[in-house]
Order: sequence, then structure tokens, then C-alpha cells
Amino acid sequence: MQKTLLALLALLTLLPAAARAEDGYRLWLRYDRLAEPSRRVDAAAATAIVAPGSGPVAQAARAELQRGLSGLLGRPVAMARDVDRDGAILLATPRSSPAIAALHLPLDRLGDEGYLIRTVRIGGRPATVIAANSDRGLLYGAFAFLRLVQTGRAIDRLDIADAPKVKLRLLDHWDNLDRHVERGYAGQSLWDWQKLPLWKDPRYIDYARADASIGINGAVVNNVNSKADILTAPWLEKVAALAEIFRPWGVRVYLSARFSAPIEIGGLRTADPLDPQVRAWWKAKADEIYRIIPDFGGFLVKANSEGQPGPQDYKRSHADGANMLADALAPHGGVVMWRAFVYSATGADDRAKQAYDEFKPLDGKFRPNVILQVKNGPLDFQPREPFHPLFGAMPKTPVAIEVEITKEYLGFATHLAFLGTMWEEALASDTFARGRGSTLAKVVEGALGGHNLSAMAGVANTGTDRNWSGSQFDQANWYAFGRLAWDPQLSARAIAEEWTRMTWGNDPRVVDAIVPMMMGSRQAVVDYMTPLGLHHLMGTGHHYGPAPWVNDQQRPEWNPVYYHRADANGIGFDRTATGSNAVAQYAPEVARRFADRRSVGDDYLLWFHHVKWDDRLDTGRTLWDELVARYTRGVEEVAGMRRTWASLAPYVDPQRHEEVAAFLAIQAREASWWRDASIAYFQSISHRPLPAGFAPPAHPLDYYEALKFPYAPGQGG
Ligand code: GCW
Repeated sequence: MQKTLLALLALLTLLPAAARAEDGYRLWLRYDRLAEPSRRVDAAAATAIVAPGSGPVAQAARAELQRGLSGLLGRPVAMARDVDRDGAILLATPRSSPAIAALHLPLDRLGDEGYLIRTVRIGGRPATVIAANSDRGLLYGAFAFLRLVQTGRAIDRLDIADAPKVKLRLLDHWDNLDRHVERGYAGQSLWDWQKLPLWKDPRYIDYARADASIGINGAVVNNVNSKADILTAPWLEKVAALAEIFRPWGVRVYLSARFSAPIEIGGLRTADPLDPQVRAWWKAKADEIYRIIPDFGGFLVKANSEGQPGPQDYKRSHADGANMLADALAPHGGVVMWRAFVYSATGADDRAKQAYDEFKPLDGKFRPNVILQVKNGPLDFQPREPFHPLFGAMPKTPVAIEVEITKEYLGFATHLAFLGTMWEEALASDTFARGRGSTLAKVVEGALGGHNLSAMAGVANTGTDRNWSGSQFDQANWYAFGRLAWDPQLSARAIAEEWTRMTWGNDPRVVDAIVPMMMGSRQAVVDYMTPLGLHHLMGTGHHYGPAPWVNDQQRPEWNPVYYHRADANGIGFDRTATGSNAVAQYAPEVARRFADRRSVGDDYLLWFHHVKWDDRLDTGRTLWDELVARYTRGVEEVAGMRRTWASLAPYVDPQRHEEVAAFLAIQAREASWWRDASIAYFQSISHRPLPAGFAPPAHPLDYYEALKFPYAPGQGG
């Protein structure tokens, strides 16, 4: 009896932290005691933290370092005044610590956000320094050091210098003032506007900590489609409260500015950007904002797109609009992020060409504090798109990339899709803007155009769900965004591994299973939703599930049939010279590759070409057979992910394991739905038999066509 009790007790204490109830709230900042084999920090290291900085950012860095190390090492790591023992960690700038100044570290090139981590000797004692020019650098250095420890890296001989390659690393929240999140699948908005500014939900701190841990330094807190009210005094007070909470974590607040605000909240009769009264109104508004938020970041604007007001309403250009706001912000150091996602009121011959057509002529016409914010692809955050041609076409303008972290088009929160690979693919695309090697990453970094300003924006996937992002694995997309915004040339695999180790643990059985699963996951979505370059076939409005048959929307480009163009002969959008000639918007080297059936590759085949059903592809199959095979492969990939996940049950805490398993079951069901509905529909056009060995759709086409989802989450409006 006693024996069993003892055994039970022993078992309880041995239970790895992973087996405790766990809902994902802590994100990747779990700081549980590391298991022995991955704990590379021996007792002689991290004996104390010396952090003389007194500002709020330095204090946040110090507190995080202490909390993280104490948790990871399973022993309290004390604070000390000086490096008075072996193995101390000194976190300081040359200004806050004479010891750091005396080391003459090469901090020059690290700017005001970079950091250096180095194993040194101070007064003859072995020590680790985390040094920077500024407190923000210390904050990022502290998180980087914790990441090393948490991912099981040796820390006894360090020499790391790192600085962000992109200046503004921003989350764009599509959060409305009533807390509905447009395209949000993780609950309501984190911002409890009604209770702000007096009630400051402690969760705001954890949000900012999480951002800081991956280098995000700004948040646009309201939706680009939301009302102008946020610019009124009572709302600005609420925004100021958020700004105050975010500040110690290096996160600045930005606002989406509705172009017609001077009319809606200013009582003017026009919002014409050349009207002196309008200009004066914005100037006064900017002054007012900076009075209460001195480090306010600036405005994000969606203008003349999807019904939003803009300068074109007054026959002015996007540059006129952006420059007016830029002039208002310039005295305070603020920026305007002007979105290039335009969707004009009149139909275009090819929607994918619109942004380029409107913005290319404006290159060189923007004020220096304007950044053009361009979605990764020319259409709209599809599972796969070629890169947006504007990245290679605006040499005189800082161009930011906007990616969608929330999975509007990749299965909402329930489908497991790691987007790091998608963004890596986009960032590695060669625009040929200045010859070979002009990658999108370099354009965004500003290196190519010699721009001072640079930015990367991600549409946030955060909400009030305990797990923040709607699912455990969607946290990885928030994480990957931050890491790539810091360094657009990081590898998706390295990021996936980091995140996995921090989120699920360092056990090689876990890491070796999860990382490959993540790496293949986005391609699986492409396969079961929109293989071979197909795009925009999702349900109208809510974008949930397949609807390639939709053909009754008012404007041609609102209909999926506009994009796939399937007919008795074949399928695909001819964007070569014989079609819309969208290829001509790319540099000649790129245009040639895309325009040629032999060089375009499978990924973008039907994006750029209309291909006959019976044409043979490189795989040896006809296009029709290949399409069926790809849809099927996508479903099989999800089945494989489920098997992988099931095999991890012994190594993952039950609560998170169960949630992921259930979501994968949803994904499996929906992947089959996508496959079956798409095959049923395209077969009704191709009139080809299914290749041998492939199962027919579970239901007839009209079954799928009849499905309706009026309550699908995240809808606009
Ligand atoms: O993808 C579309 C979304 C809209 C969104 C728009 C945009 C914020 O369906 O919900 O509106 O893009 O990026 O402006």
C-alpha cells in the first residue's frame, strides 16, 4: 500500500510540466523548467542578473530575464548590483554600466534596437553580457537570450550580434470598435474599449510582452474598415491607455484613419485633401493625438477600396491623400502607411492588375514619411499567389509588405497551416528590379532603393480566446511573422523549430515530428483548396469552404468563375499577352518566366495560363488528372498530419493535444469537402472521368452548392 502511494507520489513529482493542464495562454513564453537533457546551463552559469538600467523598458527587460531564467532553470536567479560572482549576466547599455563601457563592444552598427550577446570576463570572472545602445535593444537581447536557453542551445561561448532589418514591424488589428474582429477567428477583440481607459486588462501586458519577444514594435489597433470615431477625444484617451501599457515593451500605437473623418467627426463638408480646411483639420488632429500619445506611430489608411472613402472621391490621387496626412504627421515624426489594396468601383479587365495600374505612375510623388503598404500577392491573401508586381516597380517609394496572419483564406483557425513557408516563399521571390537577386525581402528592407523607412505588417490573428490565436498552431503564425519582420531572410524551418521547441518542448521526438508537419502544412491547404495556381474559389463574403460555382454576383470579379475560367476546353486565367497581360507588370525576366508554359511551374500554372484539360504536365498526367490527384493529395496530407499528431500523445500535455487533435479532425472533414465539392464541380465542366483509383465525391454537386453559412465567423461589415 505504502509502496503504491510512494510510487504515485514519485510519479506526480516526475510528471513533466508538459503533462499539467495547459490552455496555450502562455504562448511560446512558457518558461517551464527545462528537462535535464536539454538544459545546457550548468550551475555556474546564470548565477545572477545585473541590470542597472532604471527606465521602464530596461526594467521590463530585467523582469522578463529574471522570470524566464528562474522558470527555465528551475531555481531562483537573483538580482545583483555588480558582477561579483562567476556566471553573472550583465544586461546593460554603455551608459548604464561602466563595465559595459569598458568592454568597448562593437555596438555601433546595432542601431537603437539591436543587441549583442557575448561571453566575456569582467574583473576576471566569466560572465555573459547582453548589451545594446538603448533599452529597447536590451529588451530584444533579453528575449533572444531566453530563446537560446529555452530552445536548448549552449550558452557558454556566445558571440551574437543582431539588429532588425526592418524598421517598423507591425501588427494590423482588424478590430472594430464594437469588438468584432473582421476576419478574426479567435474570439472578440482584445481591446475592451468600453472599460478603457480606467480598466486596464492585465492581458494587454501579456499581449505587448508577446509582441516584444518576437520584435514587433507597433500595433495598429483598429480595423482599416472601422469608423472614424476612434479619432475623437474620448476614444483617443482609451488608445492612450493602451499606448501607456505597451510602451515598456517597445510597442507603439498606430491608428487606422478613415479618410472621411473630417466630415464624419469634424463637421466639414468635404474631405478633399487639397482643401485648406481639411488639411488644417488633420493637422490639428495630429497635434491633438501627439499631445496625449507623444510616441504615436502614425496612420494606416485604406482608401478608395471596397467602398472606403478616399482622395479619388474628389478626383485627387492617392499621393494627394497620403501626402496631406504625411504633412500633418511629419512635425511629430509620424508615418503614413498607405495601402495599395485598391478595389475600384469600376470593373477592371483583370483585378490582379489594379493596384499596379493605380500606383506605378505615383512612384516618386509621395512624401518621405509615406510607406506604400502592399499585400504579398496581387489579389488577396490567397493560399498561394505570385508576388505583387508593385514590389519591383516603385524604386522611389518605401514599400512595405502586408501579410495576413489570420487565416481568412486558409481554413480559419481550425486548419493547421504554418504560414512561415508562404511568407518565406514570397520574400525570396526575385523581382529583378535591379537585376538578379533583387528579392522582395531586400525591397522591403529598403536596401535596394536606399530607403530609410521600411516596414512589414501582419494582419493579426489575436483575440480573446485563451489561446490568443484561435488555435495552438496559429500562435506559430504570429510568432513567424514577428521573426520574419525582424529578419525577412530567416528560414521558415528555423522559425518553425524555434517555435516548436518553445511551445511544445525540446524532446527530439516532438521536434522531429512537429517541424516537418508544419513545413508541409501550407502546401496541403493549397492542394485541397486551390491547387496548380487556382485562386479565390472560396464561399462568397465569408470565405468559408468551396464555392467555385458562384456566378451570380453583381460584379464579374466577385465571382469565383471569373478566376478559374473553366470551360469545356480547359481551366485557368490567361494573364499572358493573349489574355490580360498581367505578366507585363513584372520585370522582363520574371514576365518571360511566368508567360511561358514551360517555365512558369505548377505552382502558378493556372494563375497565368488557361490550360486544356487534356494537356500533359511535367508529371506525365493530363491537367484534369493532375487536378484530381492534387486535391486528393491535400486530403491525404491532412490524414498524415493526424497520424503524426496522434503519435505525439505521450509527449504533449493532454489539454493542448486534445484541442489540436479535434481541430485536425475538423480540418480533415473540411479538406475532403473542398476536394469533393471542387472535383464534382469541375467534372461538371470538364466531362472527364476520374482517373483510375481516385474516389468519386461523396455527394453530387448540388449537395455542395446548397450549403449555406450565414453565421460563418469573422465576416466583414
Ligand atoms: O481580403 C479582404 C478581406 C476584407 C479586408 C480587405 C482588406 C479589411 O476580405 O475583410 O478588409 O481584404 O484588406 O482591406
